[in-house]
Amino acid sequence: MIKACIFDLDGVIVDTAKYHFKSWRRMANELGFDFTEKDNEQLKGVSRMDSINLILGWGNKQLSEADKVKWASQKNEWYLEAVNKMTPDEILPGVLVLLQDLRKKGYKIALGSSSKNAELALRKVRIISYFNTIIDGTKTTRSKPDPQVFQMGAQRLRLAPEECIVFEDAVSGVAAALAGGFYAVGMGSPENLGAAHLVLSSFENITIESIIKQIGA
Ligand code: B16
Ligand code: MG
Repeated sequence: MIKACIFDLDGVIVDTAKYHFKSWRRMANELGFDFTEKDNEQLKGVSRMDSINLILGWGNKQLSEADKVKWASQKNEWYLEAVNKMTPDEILPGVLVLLQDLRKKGYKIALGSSSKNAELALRKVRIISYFNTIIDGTKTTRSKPDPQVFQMGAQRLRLAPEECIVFEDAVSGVAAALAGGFYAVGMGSPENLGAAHLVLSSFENITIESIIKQIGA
């Protein structure tokens, strides 16, 4: 029986991917190369330091570990400038109605994000109070596709993986949910997220009852 929903942040609750992309691209440009929005898909759900390693690889750029840390924190400063300006109208369509409905019906709600800035973003869009527990990049040691972030969420809620639905927009995130034995709902297109139990294009006009029915839980 489903008792909880675990939400990824970026690409599921808010579209912070565009701010990550802009900030990483600014870094790449300052280092003398560029990358595309299509390349950026590979960064979704991937931790900050894993992301910089991928990006530097695309630009054939080698940096010392100390310089990588310096550029990653510079990128984070640019990213934070954008996050600090976020407002509740940036919550993705249908999310607020679903959170309110889950609350009303007694389902537990958790966040399972790779981001170290997840709490700030939730506070900026004013929905932090809906979450029973928040697991983010400040608490995990292993990046998606490792299931750790979702396992920690389920543990905090004292639930088994098969009692939780994970909502994810990243290929690595869907893989993490499945590896942990969770139900996975991909948010986006079936082209990349086809491995999930169900793929939705958005939360608009969708109920928890219909999700549960469609995943066969
Ligand atoms: P930060 P999610 C992920 O968030 C993003 O998708 C990914 O692009 C980012 O690199 C990662 O968080 C780390 O973010 O630099 O803020 O710690 O999708 O897992 O909510
Ligand atoms: Mg995401």
